[in-house]
Amino acid sequence: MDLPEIPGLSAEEGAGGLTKLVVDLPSCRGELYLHGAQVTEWTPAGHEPVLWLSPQAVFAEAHAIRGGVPICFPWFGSGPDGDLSPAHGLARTGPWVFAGAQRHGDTVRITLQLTRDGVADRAGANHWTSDFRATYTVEFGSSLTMTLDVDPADPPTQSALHTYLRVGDVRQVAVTGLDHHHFFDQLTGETRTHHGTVTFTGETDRIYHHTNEVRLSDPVLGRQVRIAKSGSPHTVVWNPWIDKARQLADVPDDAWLEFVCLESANLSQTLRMCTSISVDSLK
Ligand code: TA6
Repeated sequence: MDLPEIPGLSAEEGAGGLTKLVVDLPSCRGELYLHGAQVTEWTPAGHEPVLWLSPQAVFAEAHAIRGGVPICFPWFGSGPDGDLSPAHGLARTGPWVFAGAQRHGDTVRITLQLTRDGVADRAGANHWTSDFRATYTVEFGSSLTMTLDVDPADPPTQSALHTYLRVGDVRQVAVTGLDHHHFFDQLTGETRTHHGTVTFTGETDRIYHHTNEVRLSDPVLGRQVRIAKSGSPHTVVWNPWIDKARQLADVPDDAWLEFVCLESANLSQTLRMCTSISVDSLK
């Protein structure tokens, strides 16, 4: 692919023969696959990798890569009425097109685009007949900022940046920022109010009505991960725990211990959603 000459940015053949863009800067190292426009690595200088990527991830056109930051679009899950497939829409298995890159100091910004024509042959595309254009901008640096812009669409679109955060031991982490927020429990179908921090003692799958920052404290890795966002009225919290992990072919049986998904989502309709991840050492 034609890539502008930018120090610290290269295009390589990645897993499964898929093209990946590699960012190697003093501030961080990162990887972004054109397939699904999926960030698969972000490692800021002085820290261990922040994103979890399954060692059993399948890198192939028809598959979503398990881990990193999958893009759920133009629907989330099975859609607002529960009748759409594949799960989480067409974007994360779509052929995104490189639309530009720039370097600003110790940050590289990459832009990719996807239109409905690009996924017209994909299973499930017949579920979504209206045109769409999605523009995704990823800024790799001492923080990781991902912005998804979508053209107005009818019917309204849903979207989520389904971030897999790497943790030392999910049983020891705590998520703050969701106190007093209502959430829909996807496991029970109930809507409840959360009080206090979020800790993990079993399968957890919740959609919080929440627009602010969340923080993940990880005593094992000795760090706090901050996730700020805009244009996102929902935060999804997910860990499969033991049984669900066993059911996922691209997740090792014991990997439930290693990640938490904290997802910036919009399950209503916003046209621009942004999330920014940064890390502070607790040591
Ligand atoms: O974001 C949480 C969730 O919707 C869970 O219900 C679980 O299905 C997870 O996404 C993973 O979905 P996937 O289709 O990637 O296996």
